[in-house]
Amino acid sequence: MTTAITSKEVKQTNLPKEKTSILKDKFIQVDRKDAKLALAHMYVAFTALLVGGLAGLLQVFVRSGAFELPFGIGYYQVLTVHGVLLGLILTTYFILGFQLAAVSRTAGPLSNTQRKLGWIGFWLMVVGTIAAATMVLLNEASVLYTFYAPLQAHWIFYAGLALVVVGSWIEGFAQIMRYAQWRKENKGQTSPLLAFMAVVNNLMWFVASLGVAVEVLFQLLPWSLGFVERIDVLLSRTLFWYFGHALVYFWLLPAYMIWYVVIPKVIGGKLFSDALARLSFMLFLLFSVPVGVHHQLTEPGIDGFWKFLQVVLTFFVIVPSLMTAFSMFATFELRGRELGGKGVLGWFRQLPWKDSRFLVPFIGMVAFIPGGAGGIVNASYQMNQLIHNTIWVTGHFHLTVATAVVLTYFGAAFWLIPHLTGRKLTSKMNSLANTSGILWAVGMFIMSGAMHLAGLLGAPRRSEYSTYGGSEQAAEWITYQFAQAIGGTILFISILLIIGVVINLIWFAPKGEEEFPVAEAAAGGGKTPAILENFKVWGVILVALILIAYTFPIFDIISNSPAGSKGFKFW
Ligand code: HAS
Repeated sequence: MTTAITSKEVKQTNLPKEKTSILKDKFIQVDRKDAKLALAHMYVAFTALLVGGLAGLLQVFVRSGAFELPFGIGYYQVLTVHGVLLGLILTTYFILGFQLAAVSRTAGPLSNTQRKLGWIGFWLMVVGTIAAATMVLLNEASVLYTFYAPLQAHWIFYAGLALVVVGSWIEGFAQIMRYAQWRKENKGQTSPLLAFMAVVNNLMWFVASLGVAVEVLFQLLPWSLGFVERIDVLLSRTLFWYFGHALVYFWLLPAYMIWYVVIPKVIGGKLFSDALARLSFMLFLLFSVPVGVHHQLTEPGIDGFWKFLQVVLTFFVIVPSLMTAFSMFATFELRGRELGGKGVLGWFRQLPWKDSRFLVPFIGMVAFIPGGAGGIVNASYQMNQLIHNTIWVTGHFHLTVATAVVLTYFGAAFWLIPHLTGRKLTSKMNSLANTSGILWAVGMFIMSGAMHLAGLLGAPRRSEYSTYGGSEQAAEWITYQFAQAIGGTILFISILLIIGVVINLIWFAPKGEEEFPVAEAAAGGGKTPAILENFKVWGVILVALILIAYTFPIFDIISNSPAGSKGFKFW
C-alpha cells in the first residue's frame, strides 16, 4: 500500500499516458514511520494552541479594563506569548507536519535519509522553540511576534527563532527531495498535486525567510550581544516585511491545499481543475514576496514610488485567491447539482453540513471573504492611512490567519490525526468538532467585528488598557473592548473543545482506519501544461520581481542610513 510506484510499473499497466495519474492513488496511506514524524509536529502545534489561547484570553480581559494580571506578569509579555505561540509555532509545526504527511501520502514514503533530515529539522525547531519561549517567560523578550527593533530582546530569543527557521529549512528540503525523487522515477508525468503544492510552499518559505535570516544574523544578534551599539531600524523592518508578508501566504497555502484537494473528496466531488490549482500556487510563489512594503506604507525613508509599485504588486497577489474562490464555488455547485440540488441555490443544501471535515473548514472559507476584503482595504494606499496601527489590523488577521487558516487546519486535524494514529473520528467527536467550529465563528464574529469597528474609531493596536488620561475618544472604545472580551471567552471555550477532540483522537478514540482524502481532477479539466512544473522559468521571474521591487529601496535605505538606534527595553 505504501511502496513507491516506478515508471516501469506504470508502463506495465499498459494504461494510456493520460490515465496513469490514477496510479498515484496507489499510496492511500501515510507511511507509518512518516506518520510518527508528522504526529510529533501535531503534539507541539496543539500544545501551542492551548497555551497561546490562554494568553489570548488574558489579553482580552486586561484590555476590557476590568482585570489586572497577577504576580507582576506584564501585558506585553502575555501578548508576545500569544503572538509567538499562535502566529509562529502552531502554524509552522502544523504546516510542516501536514505537508510531510501529504508528500508521503501522494508521492510515496520518505527514504531513510529524507526522514532522518525531517527528524533533525524537527528537533532543531524544538530546541529553538524552547530557547525562545524560555526568554519570553523570563520576561527577557517581550518584543511581540514581529520583534521590531529598537525593542531589544535577549540574544537567546533571536538565536532560538533562527534555529526554528533553520530546522524548517531542513524539513522543507527533505520534502522537496521526495518530490524530486518522484519526478525522476516518473519522467514526463504530472506530479501528484498535493506534493507539488507542498514544494511550492517550501520554496516560497526558503526565499522569504532569507530576509528574516539576514535581519537576525547580521543585525539583531550582533546588536543584542553588544558587538554593535546601534541598529538601522528601517533596514531591519524592511527585511522583516520582505519575509513577513510571504509568511502569511506560508500559513495560507496549506489551507488552500486542503480546500483544493481534500474538501472536494470529503464532499464526494472532484477537483475543479488541476491546472488552475497549480497556476494559483505559482502566482503565489511570484507575488507573495515583492509586496512586503505594503506593511510600511506610513514609514518615512521609503520613496513613494516604491510603495506604490509594491501596492500594485499586492493587487496581483489577490488574483490567485479570487481564482481559488471561483474554483471552490464551482466544486460545491457541481457536487450539489450532482446530488440533485435544483434552482439557483438548491445545490447549497446538498453539501454535507454535519461532517466536521467539511463544516469547520467551510466556516474558514466564509470568514475569508470579509477577511480578504479587509486586506484589500489595507493594501489601498490611501485607506491604509486610516487603519494602520489601529486594532482594525488585528481584526483583519483574526479573520484571515486565526479563522480562515486555522479552522481549516483544525478541520484537517480531525481526519489527519486519526489517520496517523490508526483511530476513528466517532460521531460524538464529530459533533463536538462541529460545535467548536460554530462557537469559533460566533466568538470571532463578536471579537473581530469589535476590533474592526474600534479600529475605525482610532483605537490603537499592540497596546495595553488605558484611558489615555480620561480622553473622550478613548472612552468610545471601551464598549468594543468589552465585546472583545466576550468574543475572546467564547473562542477560548472553543479551543478547549478542540483540544478535547484532539486528545481523544490521539489516545482514546477506537482503533480503526480514517481516510486521508485526496480528490481526483474532474474529467474535462484538460491536461495540465508542463510549464506549470517548470520551476526554473518561475524562479527566474520571481528573482526578477524581487530585484525590481527591493533593489532600489534597500540601496536607498543603506546609503542614507542614519546613526541607528540603541536598544530599548520598556517592560
Ligand atoms: Fe493581510 C496585515 C493586505 C491576506 C495576515 N495581514 C496583516 C497582518 C497579518 C495578516 C498577520 O496591504 C498584520 C501584520 C502585523 O502584525 O503588522 N492581506 C492583505 C491582502 C490580502 C491579505 C491584500 N493577510 C492575508 C492573509 C493573512 C493575512 C491570507 C494570513 C493568513 N494585510 C494586508 C496589509 C496589511 C496586512 C496591507 C498591513 C496593514 C497595516 O497597515 O499594518 C489578500 O491576500 C487577500 C485576498 C483574499 C481574498 C478573499 C478570497 C476569498 C476566498 C474564500 C471563498 C469562499 C468560499 C466559501 C468558496 C480576495 C478564497 C463559499 C461561501 C459561500 C457563502 C457559499
